[in-house]
Amino acid sequence: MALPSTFLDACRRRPVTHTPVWYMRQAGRYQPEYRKIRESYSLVDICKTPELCMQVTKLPVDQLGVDAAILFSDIMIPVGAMGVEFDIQEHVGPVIASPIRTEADVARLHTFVPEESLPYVLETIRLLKANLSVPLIGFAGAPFTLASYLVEGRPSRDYVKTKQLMWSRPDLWFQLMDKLADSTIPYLRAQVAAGAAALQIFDSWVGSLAPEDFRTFVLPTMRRIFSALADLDVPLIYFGKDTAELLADFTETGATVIGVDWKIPLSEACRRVGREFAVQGNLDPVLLFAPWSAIEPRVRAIIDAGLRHSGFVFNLGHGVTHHNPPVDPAILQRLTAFVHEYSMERMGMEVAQHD
Ligand code: 1CP
Repeated sequence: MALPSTFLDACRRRPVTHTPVWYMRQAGRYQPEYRKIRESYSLVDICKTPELCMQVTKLPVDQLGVDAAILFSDIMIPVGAMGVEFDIQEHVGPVIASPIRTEADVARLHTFVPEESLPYVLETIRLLKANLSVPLIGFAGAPFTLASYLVEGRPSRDYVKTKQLMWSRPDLWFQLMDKLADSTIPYLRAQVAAGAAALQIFDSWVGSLAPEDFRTFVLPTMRRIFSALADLDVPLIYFGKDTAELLADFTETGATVIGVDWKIPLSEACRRVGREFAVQGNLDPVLLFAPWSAIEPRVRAIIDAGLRHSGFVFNLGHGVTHHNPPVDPAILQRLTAFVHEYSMERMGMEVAQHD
C-alpha cells in the first residue's frame, strides 16, 4: 500500500495537516556533496549510474526534510534517446551537435522504447521507490522547451530561430512537437510504471510566447500529452517561468497542478487558475541569498495565500539558483522547517476559529 503523503494529498486538493514543500533543483551545485561527486562524474554519468543517481536524488530529502523527491536527471536525457547528440557544457547548459531546423533534421528524430533506450532511468526509479520515505516526482521537458534547445542548438535569450520555425513552417513545427510528444508520453508512463508517484512537465521557457502563440502552437500538444497520462491517476504538474499571463490557458492543458513563478502574487495566480487546480510555488529563488529577515515575510504571504486555495504545494518560483558563493543549504533547511511549522500553526488557528 502507498504511504500517506501530504505532497500527494495537497496535489489532489485533499485536506493536509501542513503545507508540503519541495524545491526545483533541490539536488545540484549548491550542495557540497553534489560538487564532490561532480569532481569524478559528469551529469550524464550520474544519470546513467542508478546507485549514484539514487544517492544524489535522496540527498536533499535527507538533508532538507522536503516532502517529495525529484528524479535526478535532465530534460535532455530522452532527447539523446531520440538520436540527438548533445553535451551539457559547464556554465552554459545543453549544447546540440547539429541543431534541428529542416525537414530532414526533424525526419531523423526517432521515438524510442524507454525500457530499451533508457533502462538506467527506470532502474534508478525502482531503486528509489524501494528506498525513499517520500513520493518520487518523475519528469520530462515539454516539447516547446525541448524544441528551443533543439532548434537554437543551445540556451537562448530570445528564441529567434525557434519562433521563426514556428511561424514560417507551422507544418514542420507541429511535426517536431508531435515527435517530441510521441517520445514524452511513453517515457513518462514508464516512469510511473517504475514507481514515480507524480509527474512534472517542465516548460521552462514557454513564457517567452504571447498567449495567442501559446494557444496556437503549444496548447494542442500539451493537451495531447496530459490526456495520454490522465489514466495513470498521478498528479500532473505543469510548470513554466514567466507564465503569469498564461496561467488561465494552463488550466486547459489537462494538468492537475499548476506551477507558478515569483513574478505574480500567489493570491492572484490562484484566482487565475481557479479552484479546480492545485497550485505550486512561488518564492523568488534569489531570495535564498537574502537575510532570513527578508525571506520570512515573503514566505508567510505565500503560505497565507496558498492556504486560502484548495491544494497548495510550496516551492520556489524556479530552480535553486546556481551562483558563487552558492545558496547555503542551511537556508533551505530552515525554510523547509518554517513552511511546515507556520502552515501547521495557521491551520490550527483556523480549526480553533471554527470550534
Ligand atoms: O553539471 C551540472 O551539475 C550542471 C547543472 C545541471 C543540473 C544539476 C544541469 C544542466 N541539469 C541538472 C539536473 C536537472 N535538470 C534536474 C534535477 C535536479 C533537481 O531538480 O533536483 C532537473 C529537474 C533538470 C531539468 C532541466 N534541465 C530543465 C527544467 C528545469 C529548469 O531549471 O527550468 C532545464 C531547462 C534543463 C536544461 C539545463 N540543463 C542544465 C542546465 C544548466 C540547463 C539550463 C540551461 C539554460 O539556462 O537554458
